[in-house]
Amino acid sequence: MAAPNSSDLFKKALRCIPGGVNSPVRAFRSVGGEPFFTVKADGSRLYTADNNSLIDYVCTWGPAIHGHNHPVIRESLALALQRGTSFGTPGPLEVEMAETLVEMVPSVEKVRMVNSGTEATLSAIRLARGFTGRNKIIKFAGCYHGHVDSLLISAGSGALTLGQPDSAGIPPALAAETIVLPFNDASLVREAFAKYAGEIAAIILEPYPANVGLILPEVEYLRELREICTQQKAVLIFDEVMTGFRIAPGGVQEETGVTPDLTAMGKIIGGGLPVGAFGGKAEIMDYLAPDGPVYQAGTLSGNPLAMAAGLSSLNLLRENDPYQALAAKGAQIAAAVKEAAESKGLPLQVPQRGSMFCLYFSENPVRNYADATSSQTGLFKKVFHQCLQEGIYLPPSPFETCFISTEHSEEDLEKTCQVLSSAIHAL
Ligand code: KE4
Repeated sequence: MAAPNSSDLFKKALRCIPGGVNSPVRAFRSVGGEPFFTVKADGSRLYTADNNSLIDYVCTWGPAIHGHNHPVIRESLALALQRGTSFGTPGPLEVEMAETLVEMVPSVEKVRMVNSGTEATLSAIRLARGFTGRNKIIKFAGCYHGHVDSLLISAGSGALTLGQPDSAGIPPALAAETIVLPFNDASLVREAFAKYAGEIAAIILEPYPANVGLILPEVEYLRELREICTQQKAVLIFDEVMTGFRIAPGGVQEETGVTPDLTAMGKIIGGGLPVGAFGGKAEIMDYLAPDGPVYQAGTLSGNPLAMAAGLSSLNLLRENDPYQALAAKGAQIAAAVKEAAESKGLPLQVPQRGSMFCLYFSENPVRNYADATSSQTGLFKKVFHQCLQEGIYLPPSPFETCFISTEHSEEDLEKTCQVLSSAIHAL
């Protein structure tokens, strides 16, 4: 009997998995059509249940900076497997991972492993509240920090009003402890601290918001947030789950020199396995159980298989220093796409930082969530499907970011530039 194709698999999935997917963005609802199923991933490519091969710019949403199924990561995982899958006690690889993160990330003096980016940010939020004894949190519209009750919050009616749930199931009373502000406007942050003096535990942000497309901070913005948190004795949390180890070994905080008090990490540090971490100033981290009053725990935290895969992923970055080459690949695609849009007379912004980029069909540069959501998403959808037909897989949403890996070859890039350009010309 022939192996099931994507459509067969999706029909079966719909019967026993909500929406047929284990994470909503995979359902293609933002671009239309049915998702394909992947049966194998290798290098820069996904191999689908329909016998197609796709050059992958999702890179499993960030972790696959070394491409898929990298032999070094695979080997380290095979070795670790021979020693068992989970111990439930401290193990040597957890110490090696912690020491590596402390070495690589400027803000991290101590770190705790968890199993997802969501766990990392929810733990960081609780820790900031426990450390300061304050309840309110500031986040920014368009920033996504995982499905944390306190962070799945949209802006209230006015800029400085209290947040409203962005999902069913979140108590309004909890939502009201979150203030949602527009990104790239430090004056509103100062006003919030003036209005809620002494009540704000932390600011949390993606330093380069990449879950709304890709938005880059204005030059002094991150430095201003750092100053405000220092003055107000609030905790500055960088959610570098996506940008960590992707933009530079030490993430945005290394690239900009702005050091947060806590950092949430994930994706690349798991080498493709489920991992998250949060770390920062020892003075704050020591508030965590078993030493301190803030409880946080996890059955599989520091899992030896995930540590082995994550360590080989991080060691590859430190040995090979791929960042300049990755940035050159990003610039090559951005230049080709901008040229195609200009010759077509289409308004297109292509923010790109290192191996991250996105396409906003918009007249003006995108500075915040309102700008991003006013871009012409219909044009993105057409480009997405045209590219998919030609074997190029972009993220299935105009509000995600493309990722490039070390395994995207010159041929891959040339094909990608050609397909993207012709898709834009066809609009
Ligand atoms: P996870 O819980 O999905 O491991 O991480 C949550 C998270 C936290 N912080 C940032 C900056 C993130 O980008 C994420 C997760 N990113 C999405 C991609 N937009 C994961 C993909 C998905 O939800 O399926």
